[in-house]
Amino acid sequence: MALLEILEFPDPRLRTIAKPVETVDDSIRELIDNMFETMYAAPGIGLAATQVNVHRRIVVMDLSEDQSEPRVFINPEVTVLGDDEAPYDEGCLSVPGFYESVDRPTHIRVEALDRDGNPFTLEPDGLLAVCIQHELDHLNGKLFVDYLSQMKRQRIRKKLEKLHRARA
Ligand code: QAP
Ligand code: CO
Repeated sequence: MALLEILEFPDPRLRTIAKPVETVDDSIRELIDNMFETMYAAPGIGLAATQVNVHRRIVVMDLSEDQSEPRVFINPEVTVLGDDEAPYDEGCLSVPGFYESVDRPTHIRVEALDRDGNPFTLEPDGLLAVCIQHELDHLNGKLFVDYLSQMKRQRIRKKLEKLHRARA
């Protein structure tokens, strides 16, 4: 297994639209294992392949406290099931140190493939529904900061750019 480098906002590579996975083979499963290792090490609860600069439609997630509920979504499709929306304080491994409230639909259906390539359907609620929408956004080149005011987004960008300069 291997730890992968996580791209950080405002890296333009985070704006890449990921391509569908055509065949769920061992190379995809190896990438998934490395994504889990990277997410658990961070630690985080969700990671999209886009964030590790692999532009394929793959998401890993684990909302448990003890790494006991790993979830994989390959080629995920989300359908919004009603008009209800709710706010949640979101964070992101690609926007480290910042949490802001984002409104999203509360009732959704998710269709995806699992790590064996078998299709499944889920009607998640709560944090799982929030997290899936956040991760699907990554596969479409979108970040949670895109939902904030331009002023807030600019503040976050400047602070992260300063951090990146200090690191270099
Ligand atoms: C996405 O985010 C998410 O700022 C997953 O310094 C988060 O795993 C969806 C993390 C909340 C919905 C709600 C963030 C780690 C992890 C940070 C994460 C940080 C270190 C974020
Ligand atoms: Co994120």
